Amino acid sequence: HVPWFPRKKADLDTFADKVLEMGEELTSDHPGAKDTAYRARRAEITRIAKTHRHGQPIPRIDYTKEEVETWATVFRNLVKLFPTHACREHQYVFPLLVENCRYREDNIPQLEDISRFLKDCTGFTLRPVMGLLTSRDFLNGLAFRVFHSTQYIRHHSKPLYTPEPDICHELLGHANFADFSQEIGLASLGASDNDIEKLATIYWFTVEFGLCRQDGEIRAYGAGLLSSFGELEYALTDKPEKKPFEPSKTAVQKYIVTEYQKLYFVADSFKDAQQKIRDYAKTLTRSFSVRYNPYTETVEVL
Ligand code: H2B
Ligand code: FE
Repeated sequence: HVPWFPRKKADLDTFADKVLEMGEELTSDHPGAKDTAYRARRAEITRIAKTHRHGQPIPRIDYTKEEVETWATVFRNLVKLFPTHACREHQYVFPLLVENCRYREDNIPQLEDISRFLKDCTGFTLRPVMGLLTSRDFLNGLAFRVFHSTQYIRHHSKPLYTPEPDICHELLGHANFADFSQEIGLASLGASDNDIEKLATIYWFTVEFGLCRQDGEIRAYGAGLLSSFGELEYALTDKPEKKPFEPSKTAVQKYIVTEYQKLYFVADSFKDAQQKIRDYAKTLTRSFSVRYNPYTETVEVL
């Protein structure tokens, strides 16, 4: 039995209102749970994701003064750390986003602008999403070079903390959309639940929380780190444990999602992480193979 999977980009429309949690309802420990104005605003913004269809431009949001202030706090703190804590790949793309997508302390960039810019230089596009998708759906999107991105911002009472992805995490953390994310995505199409869990774990320890060596130092390339002022600083200290990135071992490592990580995996370089993920994806076997056709934006099943 092969689980259903999308064959063309428009098939991703079926994920529009399939969110795990945090879409419209917030759990009781969420910083914005008791703020009715915040919840109403979230509902307004997530409605865009719910009704968005493939091929349409992503509606722009007129962010409020309070929202821009939250973004400014996150932005200001992170850019201070990037020169000493971020890997060079991130340092290369960040100025391009500043230049082309209006990344500024006093402006929250628009998904549509970033999506167009990425499409031109990497073929990736963004798609608005209401909240957390299942690992399977989220990874399946990557097969089409589609990155699902939230559009709302975290609660203003805790600008340096968010229990879920928000626009600061997506835009400041996930700036380096590497080719290997598509390879993880292609490996996830029709994969067994067991393999999805392994791919999601690799994704977690690389795309979200990956560290790499660079000129004798350790630097961050994972988005969960590059979008969290506190954890970015902490990750590069001696406090957490660090192990070499070894996909077959990393894939079965348990992790926690609610606190700073106790363990990070360090690759020899960003490129090395990329190559190892590629090689690992090839070791997962399915009863069929897939190939992405970039001209038709479809997946061919062989
Ligand atoms: N959903 C959304 N909306 N954004 C993510 O970054 C995300 C997700 N990450 N679902 C996924 C899960 C990731 O943690 C892995 C693949 O499970
Ligand atoms: Fe993320």
